Amino acid sequence: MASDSSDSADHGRMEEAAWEKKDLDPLPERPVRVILDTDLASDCDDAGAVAVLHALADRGEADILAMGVSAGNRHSVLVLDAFNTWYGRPDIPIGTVKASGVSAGSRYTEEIAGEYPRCHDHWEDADDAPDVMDIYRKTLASEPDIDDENPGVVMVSIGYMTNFRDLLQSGPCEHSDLPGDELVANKVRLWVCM
Ligand SMILES: [Ca+2]
Repeated sequence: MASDSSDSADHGRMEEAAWEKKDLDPLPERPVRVILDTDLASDCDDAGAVAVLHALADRGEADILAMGVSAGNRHSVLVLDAFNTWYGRPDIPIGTVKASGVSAGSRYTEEIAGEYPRCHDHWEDADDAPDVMDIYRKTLASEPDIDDENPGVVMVSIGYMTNFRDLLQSGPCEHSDLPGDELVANKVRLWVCM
């Protein structure tokens, strides 16, 4: 029963957070502060989405805070590195799913990773890249809490739900004492998924 009541309390907290956010304008002021989570591997549409996000950043409509890969593919995060380098933002923090990613084959990731300049050219495969949970928690922890002056972060998922699930279920870490669901409730204004 103890565990049931704890689950129920957690549920209540998330429902309350979701309810509170309904009072907010869903479209925050520009530039929108964005974290992009992608399964850049099997399809090419995510490559287009990354290009669009960089174009929005060029127009001053988006600030790209971090990016993460949800696909279990050895080269996907290297391709993300190559894209960010290509578009002139090689310093965007990026990471990749580590333990439980859905395995995803690709016709293009290994080739692009090997042929195009990358900021992190010492990364030989996904094992060398940071854990996306560390990137997301560090990024969110460094953002101000949502209030009248701080519209919060928009998280965009265009792949598997793995990383967002793991973020919500993550525990306290060196970057924040908050569990993942509370960290998200305090920092994330909107989660967009397709
Ligand atoms: Ca996708």
